[in-house]
Amino acid sequence: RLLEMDLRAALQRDEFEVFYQPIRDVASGRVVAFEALLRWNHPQRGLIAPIHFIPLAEETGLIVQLGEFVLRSACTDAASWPDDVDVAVNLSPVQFKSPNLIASVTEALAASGLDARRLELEITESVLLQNSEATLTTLHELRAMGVRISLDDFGTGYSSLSYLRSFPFDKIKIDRSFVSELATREDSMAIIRAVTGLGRSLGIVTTAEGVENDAQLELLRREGCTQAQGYLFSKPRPASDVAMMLEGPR
Ligand code: G
Ligand code: G
Ligand code: MN
Ligand code: NA
Repeated sequence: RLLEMDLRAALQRDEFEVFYQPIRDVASGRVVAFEALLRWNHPQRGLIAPIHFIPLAEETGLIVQLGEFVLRSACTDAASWPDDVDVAVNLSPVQFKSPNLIASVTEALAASGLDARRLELEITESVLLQNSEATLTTLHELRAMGVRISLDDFGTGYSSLSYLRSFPFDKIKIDRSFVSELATREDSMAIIRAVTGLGRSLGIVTTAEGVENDAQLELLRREGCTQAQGYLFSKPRPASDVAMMLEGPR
């Protein structure tokens, strides 16, 4: 069982590492971005996935420090990539509400020299649940810096279409549950079609998550989905594998 002190010790011992998963443009096959995904290199337990420690980090507030580590690592790593390759960073709702957020992003960009337009921040619908003035102000401040904002896990949670009206998102990430059932469920196909159509009409990029096979990719291409991400291309891998993951469009 993980405890707050384990997380604190791990931060101090530098046991966290950012992995990257490529995101490809569906039409050209080119890698256009990588999503930063946090891992914990535990000395005894090995690699621990975020579902096992993010909730505790959120409860204890340590997510703010952890999130700053991810932002700094992601911006520093991305600064060494080709400049037409972006980086996407997940923001916890707790981190989003922290008064440090704008300063953390500003600092990560300044320290790395990364162009703000190459940074995408992924937020989930839960951030928008209260739809408070403060949330919208933060989103607009980030946007004014040049940072782009993605709506992650779209279609899960409360998924109100009014979220798309409350803020001009740059990207919608279609949750992988819809992609996994694409070939077997008519309704998943219909939902993907509706969301890609919505993206087209609103001028918002759509990214399908969890793409695992060529049949799914082909269906997404046919629906005009902009980008795809998933094990078909690569699992999340260490920063040292990015050059390899950038190789040739498939
Ligand atoms: O890496 P994996 O595919 O196991 O990620 C599982 C979940 O953990 C996803 O919902 C993802 O958004 C979340 N996650 C991964 N890395 C981070 C991170 O750096 N910050 C936050 N807040 N969530 C993350
Ligand atoms: O919630 P979020 O979209 O931020 O997190 C992405 C999560 O999805 C990570 O846990 C990542 O490891 C996982 N993932 C990425 N690609 C695939 C895939 O093709 N199949 C499955 N099952 N999971 C994936
Ligand atoms: Mn994400
Ligand atoms: Na997601």
